[in-house]
Amino acid sequence: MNKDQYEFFISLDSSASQVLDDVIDGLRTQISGHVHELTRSKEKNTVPWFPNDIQDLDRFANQILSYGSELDADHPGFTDPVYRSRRKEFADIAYNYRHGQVIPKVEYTDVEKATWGTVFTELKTLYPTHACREHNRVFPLLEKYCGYRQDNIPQLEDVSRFLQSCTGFRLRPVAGLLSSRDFLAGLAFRVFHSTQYIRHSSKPTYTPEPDICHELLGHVPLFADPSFAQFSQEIGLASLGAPDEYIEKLATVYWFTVEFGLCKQGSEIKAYGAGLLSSFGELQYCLSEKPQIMAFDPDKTCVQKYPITEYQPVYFVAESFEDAKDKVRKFAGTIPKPFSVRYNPYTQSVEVLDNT
Ligand code: HBI
Ligand code: FE
Repeated sequence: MNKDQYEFFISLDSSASQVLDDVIDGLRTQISGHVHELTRSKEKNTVPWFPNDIQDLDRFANQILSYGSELDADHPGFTDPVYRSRRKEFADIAYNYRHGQVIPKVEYTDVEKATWGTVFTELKTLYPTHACREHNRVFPLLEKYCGYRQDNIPQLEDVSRFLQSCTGFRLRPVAGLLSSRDFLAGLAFRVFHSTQYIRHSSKPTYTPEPDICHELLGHVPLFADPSFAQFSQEIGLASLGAPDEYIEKLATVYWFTVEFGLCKQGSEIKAYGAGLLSSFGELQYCLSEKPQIMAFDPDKTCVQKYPITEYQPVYFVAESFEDAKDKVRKFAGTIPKPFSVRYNPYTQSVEVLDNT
């Protein structure tokens, strides 16, 4: 922890939660730095709070786990002051963003565009043979309508509008890492929290965290596919109000599907996970003889251990997005909750049906 950062631990009776809000708001108005609420621990045996309405996602802006400009010592941009101040600009855009606003457009620098160009050009050579058909179907549309080009970094606002017209999914800029609970809750409303900054130029093929290359090349094409969009929303709906241990299980299911999933296509296996579609090295490795391949089954997939800094030793193959969605929906039924939820797309809110 940096010497000009402070962490406060506050313990008080849960009925005084409003008082805590006042204390935090007071700090925000009285000091010139950023005030982040890291966690607020819940009472035992109560259902954790969850957003009921798409606007409620605005609350997450204030509860990111680390601000996007606080880099670790081993981050490639750690000693680069220009990069760090740039990261602060992006974090501030996201921190101030509210639902319904236009996502601010960003003028990317020549250095940033060159990094994008390297990643874009390399990956594009692999997609025809390695990416699933859904990704290959959408990619030309992104080139046609959203400015996906080797010499241009697409704008989140343009991409978000495109996704809304395909599946109702939208992007929302995020200032840093969200908790699994908050991140998954966004999916319930067909909202994907997206970074807007790019990795450091010294290592174009490496990033220790999500960046705009990962979001736009890995995630976005799949969110334009109706079946995949529904599958993703199903994970999000399952997470709402789930106990902590189930959030961890759903985050693991997310990891082995949305991030590192493989799927059957005819007699072949292709990649649909964003972590694969945005990594030139792992996209080749995942379809080689080296890793272990297992059938996607949420009961088993949800407890599989995984490394986060190396290629995955194990991948799970889905029969199809429809089949994966049905399986996740069945799995969701086993999560202990005193209610069920249904998404109402007309009001963009969840209807909570009491089961007690
Ligand atoms: N937060 N901003 C952000 N971006 C992510 O991709 C992300 C996250 N929090 C958690 C997370 N991803 C996943 O690893 C799962 O825990 C859901
Ligand atoms: Fe991701």
